[in-house]
Parts: sequence; structure tokens; C-alpha cells
Amino acid sequence: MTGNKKLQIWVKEWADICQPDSIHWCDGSDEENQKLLDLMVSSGAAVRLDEKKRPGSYYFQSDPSDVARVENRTFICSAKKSDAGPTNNWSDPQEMKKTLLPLYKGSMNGRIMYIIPFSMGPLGSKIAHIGIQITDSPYVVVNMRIMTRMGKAVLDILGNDDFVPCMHSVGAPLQPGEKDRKWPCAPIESKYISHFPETNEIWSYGSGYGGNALLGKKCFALRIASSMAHREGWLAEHMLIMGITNPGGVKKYFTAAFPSACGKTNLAMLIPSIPGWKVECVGDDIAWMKFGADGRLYAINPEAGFFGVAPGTSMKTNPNALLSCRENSIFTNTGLTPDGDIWWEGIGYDIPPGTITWTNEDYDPASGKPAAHPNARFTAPAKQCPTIDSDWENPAGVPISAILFGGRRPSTLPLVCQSFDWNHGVFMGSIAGSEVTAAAIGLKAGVRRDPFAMLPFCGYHMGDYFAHWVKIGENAPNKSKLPKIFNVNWFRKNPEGKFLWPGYGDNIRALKWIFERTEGADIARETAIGYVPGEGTIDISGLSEAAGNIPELLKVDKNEWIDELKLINDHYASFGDRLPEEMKEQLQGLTSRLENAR
Ligand code: OXD
Ligand code: MN
Repeated sequence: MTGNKKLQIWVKEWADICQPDSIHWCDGSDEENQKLLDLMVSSGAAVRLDEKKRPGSYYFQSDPSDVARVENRTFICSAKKSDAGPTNNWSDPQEMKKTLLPLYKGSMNGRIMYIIPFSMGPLGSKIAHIGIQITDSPYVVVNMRIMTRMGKAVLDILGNDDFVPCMHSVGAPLQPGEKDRKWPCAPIESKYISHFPETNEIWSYGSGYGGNALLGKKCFALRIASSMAHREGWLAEHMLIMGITNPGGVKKYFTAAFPSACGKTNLAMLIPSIPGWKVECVGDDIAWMKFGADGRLYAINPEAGFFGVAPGTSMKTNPNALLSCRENSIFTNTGLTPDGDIWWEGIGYDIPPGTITWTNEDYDPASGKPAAHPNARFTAPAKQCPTIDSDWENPAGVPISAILFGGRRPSTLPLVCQSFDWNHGVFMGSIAGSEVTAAAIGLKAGVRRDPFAMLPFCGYHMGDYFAHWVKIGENAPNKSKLPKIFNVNWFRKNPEGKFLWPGYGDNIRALKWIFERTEGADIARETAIGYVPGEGTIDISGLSEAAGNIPELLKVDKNEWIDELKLINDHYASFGDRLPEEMKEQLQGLTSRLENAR
């Protein structure tokens, strides 16, 4: 329990509304965790995996209707619609609360209300923030215990201070005597993932999955935190954080923002293909950044675990991710093998006969249905990553030398490109995105702009967000110490549709160039779009086939960029008068540099 009056009142108010059978304050202990897991095993919600193959690990299958973040049911409820901007679903805060309160009424009948105190960031860090999540899902509790620092120690640190209230219910009350479902949740049309950025509140209803339900992650650490950061002058970003050490022992930290499913976890855990270089992981998804007393920008990973996409993860593609979930992990919507282990497409070995699919059916290759859902996940403690950085829990954070943006671009964007200055880097972030095919998401084919990889995660108007980035540069205590900004593209293809770049461990070759540029090395060629590697400055030692592709990978094609300009103009038009002057100037600058380019 707690002496914090606001917290006591808040919990009592919600208990009166949701009417749970009882209330449990989570202490975060091993005993509590085991009790919840045992409870879920005995109810049939979880399977305990084989103790030898996957010690301390558990398997869950979700309801087939509840398998991913639901962007069309995610709302930013600012007082003014214009403050949510064109990239968010908006709802009036009072209207949203009027819609949700009747849904929450009695929603925890037959269930326990869990109170989860959690810290986003190392306990006591000046960059960290505390949230309290209410939930009726024991699955959420055991996942939050991996993904955040959770339990009694957080309440002790909170004292009487303020916290971010995070309200969650799966929206599936039980009648007396009614047997629970394996994965209780509400139908899609009554799921609501609602954010109130002006009062720092989160109200989530109806889903038990991932970012909809583990409220510390996307809801707090990105949507609410981005609007807190906007007000308070810091950065809450959808970025991995990595440490890179060169053969001389010099270490630097980079952050990188890529849209979902572009390999952030793979890059954060990269094993370099060039001898002597070392990459260590601080975080794979979110970075919170503030200036330190020395004028440099410092980043913490607010999370304590990885909530990684399982399919495609193998000892070949990302051994460190696979080793991170070797024990004490939770698997959701993968396949389940008859000997009590998990399996997924792309794990690197054949499916064991008798494997059960995520829909709890016998796997049948003839059906064409995969064993694992494409968004099947592992939840693994970050400390289990073999390459976790020694400073990953440093409360002061790690000093950032470079910020990378990127996406999947089969053409136009070179392998790596450095911005001319901070505002040009902000421009690069603002136009980031991935090319999508019409078949993939049922939309018009083309470039899906995902500015700063924050499209689904920015808690306020995207135009104001660009302005905030400009202001961070303007207000920097020492401009010469600002991180340098780069764009990378691992996904360029040749006209036959074949990737030109091997990616994975070979990405160190681009990181090495970036590393050297942050030290001011004279290895760049100036182009209309920024600095790209000069001839012979990308290390190709040991790189066979792709070495010949380097000129194509670094090409800046004037005609492709003139086409790109039209797309950027369309993208920018959507921000109306909230597009900062500085970004208009950047677009004009690029336009005239291209006109003057040979
Ligand atoms: C994630 C995402 O799950 O970005 O991290 O979708
Ligand atoms: Mn993410």
C-alpha cells in the first residue's frame, strides 16, 4: 500500500467504478510473480514451458481478434482537435470519458484489480518517470514485470510525488460462476486506447495485447512522454540506443529511429562483420533524452525488457535476441512444440512434428497457415541480452554522438547520408518513411511517410513536434556538442528487385563511416541531399559480392530526387500552417540545390 493520497484516491475511484472482487497491490517479488504464473497455468491461460529447454518461461495464445496494436482504435484526446494534428485519431476528452465510463462500470466483476507501480527508466534516474497501472489482467502484470522496473521499490521512490495514471481493463467482466476465457478481451469495436496528453492520463479498454495493454511502452513512454517532453524541453523517441567501440577502444553511443518492422532490434543487437569493432545494446525501441551538465545529449532506455517480434528471429539473423529469451521469458502467439518449447517461422530449424499453432490447432503445412502469428512476440529481460551495455542502467544515461533515421526505400535514398546541420537533420527525420506495396496493407502503393518513426506514437500535432526538434537544437547548451544526424537505408534494390546491401552484421560498415564522421573525418562527398561517403571510404574488407554495389548504393540520382520532392511537398501540405518555417526553408534549400545540381 501507499501513503500517497492522490494514488489512494485514484485507486478507490476506479475500484468503485470497475467493481473488482478484490484489489492487489503488486510488490514485484519473485513469489508474487510465480503465484500469478501458476494461477494462469492452472486456469489454462498459460503453458509452462519445459524447464530444461526454456527455464522459467511461459507460453500464451491470444484471442484471434487481439493480436497487435490497434491504430484505428487509438485516440489522442486533446481539448482542441487541432492539437492532435492530422496524424492522430482525435476525440474530445470529455466525450471519450463519457463513452468509456459506462464500459468500465463493472468491467472487473469476477476479477482481481492489480495495482502496478512502475518506473520507466532506472529507479531514481532524473530522466525516469513513474507510472501506476491499474489492470485486471495477470498476463499484463507478469509482462510489465519484465518490461519495466516494477513493484514496491517504485512506491518507496514515488513517496507523495505525482505519477502518470494508466488505467487498463480487458473489458470482459465475469458473471458469478462463469468460466473465464483463455484470453479475455472485448470485441474490436469496443477497444479504446485513449490518451489525454494535457492531463497525462491513459485509459485503455478491451485489449490485452502488447502496446495496447502494457501501458508503460507505447502509451506512456512515447505518446504521453512525447507531449510531456514537448512541454518540458526534452525528447521521448521511438529509437534504439547502441554503444559502438572501435578497435582502438573508443566508444560512442548512437540512437536510431526506424519505423516498426525495419529491424531496430536487429541493429541494436548487431554482431559486427568487421574484426575489432564491438556493438552493445542499451535499448531496442525507445529513448528518452535530456541534456547533461556537460552540454551533451544523454539517453536512457526507459524499458527493462524487449517485446520483440519472434518470427524471423534466428541464430543467424539475431543470435543475441534469441539468447535474450532463452529463459525467464514469455512467448505469445508462437507455435508450441510437443516437447514444451516454442517455434516460429524463420527460427532457423524445421518445425517439430506435433507442433500446435498459435490458434491451438495441429500445424498443417497444407493449410498454408503459419504456426506463429506474424506479430508473435517474446518478452525477455534486457539484462539477459549477451551484449547488454554495461551502462544500460546508468541513471545519468549515455552520451549520444549520432542520431540515425531510416526506413525501407528500394530506391532514391543512399546507404548512408549525413545532414548538413541540425535543422537539415530534423528535415531528414520529418520525411522518413518506407515504401509500401498496395498488397501489403491494402493502401495506395507508394512511400508511407513515418516522420521520426513516430507516426503512430506522437502524442500531439506532428508539425509542432518538428518545431520542438528545431527548438531542441536552438536551445542546446552547446551547439557543437549536439549529436550529428544521419539517414541510413539498408533496403536499396537493383532494377531486378534484389537487395544491394547484405544488411545485418555488415551494417557495421555504415556505422563505422558514421563513427568516423562524428570525429570529423574527411571522408565525405557533398551532394544536394547531404554528405555521402566519398569514394573508397566505406570499409569493404571481407565483403564479397556487395562490394561491387557500393557505387549504386551511394548514388544520388537527381531525377529520383525531383520525383521525391513532389512527394515531400504533398507530405508537408498535410501539416498546413503548423509546418515550421525552418522545415519550409529546408525544403526550399533542397529544391534549389537539386535545380543547381548537374
Ligand atoms: C513495436 C512497434 O512493437 O513499433 O515496437 O510496433
Ligand atoms: Mn517500436
